[in-house]
Order: sequence, then structure tokens, then C-alpha cells
Amino acid sequence: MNDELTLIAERITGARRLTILTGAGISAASGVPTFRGEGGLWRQYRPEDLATPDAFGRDPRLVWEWYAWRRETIAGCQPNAAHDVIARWSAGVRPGSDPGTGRLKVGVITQNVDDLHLRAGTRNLVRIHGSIWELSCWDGCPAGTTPWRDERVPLADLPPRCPHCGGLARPAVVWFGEALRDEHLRAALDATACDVFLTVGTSAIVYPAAGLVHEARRQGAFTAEINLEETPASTAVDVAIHGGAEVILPRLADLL
Ligand code: BJW
Repeated sequence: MNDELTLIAERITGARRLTILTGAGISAASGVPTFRGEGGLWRQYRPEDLATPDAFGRDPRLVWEWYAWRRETIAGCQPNAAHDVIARWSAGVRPGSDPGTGRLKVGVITQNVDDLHLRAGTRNLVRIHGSIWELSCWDGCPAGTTPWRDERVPLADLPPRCPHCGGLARPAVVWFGEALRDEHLRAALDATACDVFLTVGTSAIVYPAAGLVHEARRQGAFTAEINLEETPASTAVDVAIHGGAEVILPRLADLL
């Protein structure tokens, strides 16, 4: 693994543009449950049963109970060493480069809605699946289309209401079958034009996020994956490292 880490470090050192895609695994060491694998189920439901407009239309209270439980869990979590390394890199802080000169441009794309990257101070961040701390109007009333922040834990009444029209509020996140916001998708695709693309803590099965590493590779980026396990991306990347992001990223940072 040391040789592989050294190779990634060398590629980052020579890079002008680094893009990092993160998934639920990066927050696992903070105590945020992942979606799939051990502990990925909430009651008997899979994320595919709950994170859909159909599920919300059928039973908004059930879906809100899942989100309320997750909000309460996340509220008690702190960014971990992996979030901190990425936040430092995003600020241009790494040995051998002048802080803030932009010699290494770092872009971070996260699928996570927990906002732990934001809380770590990450710059140049695109939250392609939204934020669990933002709500929008389910009925699509004009004022409620723009998400509003609501960090109350616990939420007083479930399901919460739109403050503008009194209709149902929904989490302002991207569910299966819903399109990513245009500007988010554009920013994520733009970021695939990079020298090094790191994919960290994602099962690499949910699209369009899962396609980004392939797009980066198609454009000539050096690609690497950091994950506890093999994923469908493992055989497609230049280097796959198996380990916890909270361990591997600090080790990689030490090599730069
Ligand atoms: C560690 C670790 C440690 C643990 N260190 N690692 C192309 C092909 C096939 C299907 C599709 C396709 N294009 C679109 C689709 C359909 C669908 C899809 O991808 N389905 C798949 C299941 C097959 N995609 C969509 O519907 C997307 N929309 C779309 O494409 O719209 C098109 C459209 C256009 C125009 C009009 C209308 C539509 C939207 C996808 C939205 C996904 N939403 C969710 C919920 C977000 C809100 C919420 O959080 O509640 O996003 S689902 C869930 O999965 C969440 C996550 O962001 C996402 C990815 O999960 P992630 O992050 O990878 O987590 P896990 O749990 O799966 O994996 C964790 C990993 O970490 C594991 O590998 C562990 O080993 C590892 N790990 N500890 C490092 N310490």
C-alpha cells in the first residue's frame, strides 16, 4: 500500500488540478451511517425504498421519520480527519506550495447531505445531492422552490410544513429519479477535467456520480479510489487502496 500511496502523492504533487468525489464512507468514522452494507438499513427499509418521490407521496411521515432520525444522528457528529485533510487541501494548504496561490486547484464533489465537509471548512465544494439541513416545498409553491435552512433537532412536528403556503415541506435533497440541479451537474462534469481524480468512500453504484471517475479517466486524469472494499470502480481506476478514508487521507497528506 505504501508504494500506491507514494504514487498517488507523486501524481498530486505534479498536478495543477485535483478533484475529489466523496460518498457516505468518508463520514462513517464520524458516526454517520452509510446507506449500503452493514448498518445501512433503517428499520426494514433500503434507501431505494425511501429516497424517492413515490415513497414520499405514499407516506410522507415515514420518509420524514427516516430523515428526522438521520438529522438527529448527524447533529451529534463532527468532521473527521479525512474531512480535515480535504478542507486543508481545498484551501491550498500543503507543504511545498504557497498557501492560496492556487498552484493546486482542488475541487470537491460530495454526494453526502450531512454538510460535514462544509463544517470542516471545505472550499470549492459541490453538494450534488443537496443538504439534509435544507427543506423545500413539496407542492412546488413559487417561494418554497428555493430551499430554506432548518437546523432544528428534533423537528417539532412531522411532517414539517412549508412556511410560504402551508403545504408539505420535503428535504431539499436529490431522490432517485430526480435530476441533479443543472449547475451542480455542470460543475461536477467540469471538475472531471483534472490531472488527478480521487474517489473516496462511495459504493460507486449511484449515477450520475458514479460516472464521474470514468469521465475523468476518459479525459486523461490519473484516477484513484480509497474505500474499505472493492467497488465497481476498483478495476477501472489506476490505483485502488483499501482502507478507511480517515486513516489513508492523513497518510497521503503526510507524503505531500
Ligand atoms: C468507507 C468507509 C471508510 C465505509 N473509509 N470507505 C445509469 C445507470 C443505472 C442507473 C441510473 C443511471 N443513471 C441514473 C440512474 C438511476 C439512479 C441510479 O443511479 N440508480 C442506481 C441505484 C442504479 N440515479 C438517479 O435516479 C439520479 N438521478 C438521475 O439520474 O436523474 C436523471 C433525470 C434527468 C432528468 C429528469 C429526471 C431525472 C439521482 C440519484 C440520487 C441519489 N440519492 C441518494 C439520497 C440522497 C438524499 C439522502 O441522503 O437521503 O443519495 S441515494 C444514496 O446513494 C445517497 C448517496 O449520496 C448515494 C450514494 O451512496 P454512497 O455515498 O456511495 O454510500 P454507500 O452507502 O452506497 O457506500 C458507502 C461506501 O463507503 C461503501 O463502498 C463502503 O465500503 C465505504 N466505506 N466506511 C472509506 N471509513
